[in-house]
Parts: sequence; C-alpha cells; structure tokens
Amino acid sequence: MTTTTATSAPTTHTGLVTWVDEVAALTEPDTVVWCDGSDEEWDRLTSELVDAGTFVRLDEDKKPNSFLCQSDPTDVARVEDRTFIASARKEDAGPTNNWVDPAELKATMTELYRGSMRGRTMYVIPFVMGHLEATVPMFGVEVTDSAYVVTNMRIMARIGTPVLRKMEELDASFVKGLHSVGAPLAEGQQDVAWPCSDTKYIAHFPETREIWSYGSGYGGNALLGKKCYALRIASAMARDEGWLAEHMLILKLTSPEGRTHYIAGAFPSQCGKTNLAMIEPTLEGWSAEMVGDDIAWMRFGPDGRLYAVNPEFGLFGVAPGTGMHTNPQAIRTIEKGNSIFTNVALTDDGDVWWEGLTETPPAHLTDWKGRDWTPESSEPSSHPNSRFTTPAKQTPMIAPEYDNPDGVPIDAILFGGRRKTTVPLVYESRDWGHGVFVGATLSSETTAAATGAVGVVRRDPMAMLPFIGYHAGDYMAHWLEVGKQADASKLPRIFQVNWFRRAEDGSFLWPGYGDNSRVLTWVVQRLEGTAGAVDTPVGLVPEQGALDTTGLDLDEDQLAAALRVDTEEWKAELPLIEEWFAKIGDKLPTQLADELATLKERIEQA
Ligand code: SAT
Ligand code: MN
Repeated sequence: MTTTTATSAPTTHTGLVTWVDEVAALTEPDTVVWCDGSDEEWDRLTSELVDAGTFVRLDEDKKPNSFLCQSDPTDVARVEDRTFIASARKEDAGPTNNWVDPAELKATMTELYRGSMRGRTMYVIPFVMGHLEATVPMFGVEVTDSAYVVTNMRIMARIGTPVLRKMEELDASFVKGLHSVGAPLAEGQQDVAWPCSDTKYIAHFPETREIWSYGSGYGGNALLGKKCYALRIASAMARDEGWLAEHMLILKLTSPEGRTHYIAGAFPSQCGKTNLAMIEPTLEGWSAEMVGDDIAWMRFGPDGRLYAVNPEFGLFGVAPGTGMHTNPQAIRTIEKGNSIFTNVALTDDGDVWWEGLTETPPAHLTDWKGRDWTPESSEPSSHPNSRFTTPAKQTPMIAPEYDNPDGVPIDAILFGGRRKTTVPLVYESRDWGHGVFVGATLSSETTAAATGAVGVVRRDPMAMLPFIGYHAGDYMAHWLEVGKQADASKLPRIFQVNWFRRAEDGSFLWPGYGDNSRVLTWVVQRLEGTAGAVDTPVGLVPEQGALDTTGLDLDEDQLAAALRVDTEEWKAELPLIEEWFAKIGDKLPTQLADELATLKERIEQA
C-alpha cells in the first residue's frame, strides 16, 4: 500500500498515472492510496473498517479473519433502472438497456463526481480478470473511495502489485472503472458506517471500455470487475473479437468410468447457480468439481472447441438458503474464513446466521438492520439478497483446471430459469440454432438480486438480460455467428433445465440440489450417446426410465409431471415469446424467427 500525492505514483505506466491524476483532480480526495493486494493491506483496511463501525470482526475460532458488514438498508441490490449502456449510438444499446448519450451522461456524472471524494481516501486497485498468465491478460483498474470495495475486490479478483508490474511490462491498455459512493465529507463531519447516495448511476461506455459508477457500495454496482466489466463491457469486447462473455457457472463432471465432461450453465441471479457449481452428486460413483460459479469467458481453442475460463477469483454467493443440506461445499468454503458477509445476522457469540443456514434458528440474533431478533420476529433476520464474499480457492471441490489460463473445453451448455409451470425439468435442443433459440427465449421469475418486484416472469436471454452490453438482437446474432465458427460436432450441445416446476398444490415437483446430478448424468449420457430421449414439440425430453431416480422418493406421476411438455401451457407461452421477439424488433435474426415458427407449428400439430 503506497500513499501518495498523485504525482508520486508508484508506477511507470504513464497512461494510468495520467488517468488517476485526472480523477483525483476531479473528485478531490484527501489522500490517494495505491493498493498492493498484500496481507498487510488487508489487515490495515479491515481494522480501519472495524474502527469505523462498518465491519464487525467475527469470532476467530468460528470464522477466522472474517467480517460482517451491514449496508444502508436502501443499498442492497443491483439497481437495473439506474444502469446505463451509454453507447455512441442509441440503437447499439437496444431495447433492453437504459441509454443516455455518452457525452450527456459524462457531463451529468462529472458534476456528481466533482469533489465527491472530499474527506475520503481514494484507492487505486489494479486488477486482472482471468489469469495474469493469459495470452491476452484482461486488465482493469478501479478507482474507488470505498475500503469495503477494496476488501471485496481483493477476494473477487486478482489485484495489486503483480498486476501493476505486468501492466507496466506490456504497457497494457485497461478498462477504467471509476467508483464513488457519492458521499463527500465536509470538514469535521462524522462519517456513517455505510456511506452512499440516493442518486445512483451505474454507467458503461462500451466503445471506450469505461465504467462510471456512482452512489452505491453494493456488490454488483460497485465491484466493477464483476458484472460491469466481466459481463457488460466484456460482452461488447467479445462481440467485436468473436468470443463469448457469459453469466455461467463451469462444472467438471466425472463419471463412474472416469470420463470427464465440462458443463457451462446460465441461470439468472438467485436461481441456484452457486449451488449447482458446488454440487455433491447423489448418484454413486459420480464426482463434480467447480471451475466457476458465476461468469464464463469462452473462446475457441486451436482444436476448434470452445474453452471456458472463470475470470473471477472469489465467490459472491447468496447467503439465505445456503446450508449443510443445500450446499455443504459453500459452508466448508466459508468456514475456512477470509470472508466478508454482507447483510446477514450476527449471533451472540460472534458468528453469522441466515435463514436456511441451520434448521433451528438461534434464540437471539442481531438482525441485518442491527435490531434484536428472535425466532418470533416478523421479518427474516437477513436480507434476501445478503451475500458472502469468499476466496474461490478455498472451495474444497475446486478443480485443478481452475488455474489453467486456457480454460476447459465445454461439452454442454445448460440454460435454466425459475418457472412454476411450462418448462420441463430438462430437455435437449436439436442443434446449435435451436439451442440459441432456447437461450434467447429463456424466462425466469424475478428475484431479490435486483431491486423491484419479485416473482414476475420475464424473458432473460441466456440469463444475461441485465448484463448484455449492447443490443440484445445483435447479441442473439452473435451467438448464431459463433456457432458458424466451428464444426457442428465440436460445438457444445445445448439443454434447458428447470428445477422449479410446481405441482398444483404449489409443492416442487423435483427435489433439486444434489439430486440435480441425476439430470446432469442424463446430459452426460446424451453426450456419450447412451441415454434415450423422446422428440417433443420443444425438444428432446428423457424417455421413460432414462433419468436415474434410484433411491428417490418420487412417484412415476410426479416425475412425468416434472418432464411433461403440456401443449396448453406452451400455447400460452407462444404469445409471450412473440411479444419478446417483437420487442427485439428489426435486429431479431431471421433464423430465430424461423425457430419460433417451427415451434408454433410443432405445438399446433401436437
Ligand atoms: O450483481 S451481483 O454481482 O451483485 C450478484 C448478482 O446479482 O448476481
Ligand atoms: Mn450472477
């Protein structure tokens, strides 16, 4: 950690120094600190955050080197209505993003940033998404006035001196991420534990590869390497350069015969992506290892196959619902410590608790708003979007391939959403084009990961709706284009899954969690040509007996209901897909319009 006036910056990267100088002149921080990513820096910052009342140090025996943080109750999730893709031309942002002319947005935000770091420290965080040893390392620098952001970034990305040295060596270009909580302090003004502003902007400038974030300290709004860079900006890079930046987990599955397959899976936020990434298969002899839990960058390798890397260094997982029964691997990961917990409850003995961690809640807690809580309390102890930030490498089941800068060859892609009806437990698409149609029309009920109503069905193409950095129609066309870059036999096969289908009485039709491995097994057996399927109007569904349900308390009718392609339900779905495609407008690829016509025909004939 080096504290400087901007002019004595500890780097020879002149482009970086110039930019940091400009930001400091605009935002007027008291001091500028260059982050080195060291343990000493972590110790100093976490201690300062404890002194400031932002962090509570957890009991060393229960959660070593770990901290609890309660945010301002208004700053708890991504703000999609305040998120902007400020491309030069409006049509490049498309119908699914908020757009403002970049010059206008920069003028507005420049006035917000003017003096916004007064009374605060400005931190400069050099980081790399993916491997520093990658053929083309993907650099970023986040400038922020939040020490909470620095500590979380240190878990979520590779940061600090090694990154800076490599940037100098290559005189590398980098994504510029400017972040301010938007709460300047006047002379002598007492700070609050979680500074933020009612005015929020999460702005992306795809052409110049810049991110300007203002007013929020929350994860997806403030940890700029994650959704802002690794998805929104990177998706625009990927479009330009012929690869894919996706909201996907990466899983390695090994069969009882020792054969390995890699599966990527796209699911909207809070649909069990982290749980699936850390699955413990319930079927004898199968094993799973995690490569990534949220983001996959996929490029073609020299052999013509699509290789995925996880660009992240940590997990930013949803806490509620995470327990020994649902995700034992996550529990073992956080028990090793070195973690930050945001908006969960504090136990009387200095540990954390949230709904679903244990079956019986403790008799007394301090809830996420700092109030006394007992099992009789009317509100949950933890915010539904409360999170744990924890190093990926602590996961016991992390795959050794996580460290491979070239990634892993993807055999299958899953698209999943949260749907009470209509969508079967699993089905396979007929080919790449049909698979892209399945992804492009993916739908899910909204969750607490973003502010706004929960439980409303919306289209969420490839689970990327809030993260596509350009026009959704161009994005769909890009997916089709990627499919033309390789031999059909080398492309991943595409499946849709739905763990959330319900019976008429509202109960889930499928047990989920570890038993989802039964579905993964069918997927692998499809790849190997050993599992049967029936052709339905929507795609290939497991034939009777193809899904291994040994040992499951699940009757034939229930399984049939989970797998059913119900013509009436699909007839009701068609207008929703038509409405969605109408929204995409002229840029909807003809191939996808044709896929819709085919689906319609097949359903009508069923
Ligand atoms: O956007 S976050 O990174 O805060 C989490 C999510 O919504 O997936
Ligand atoms: Mn996510």
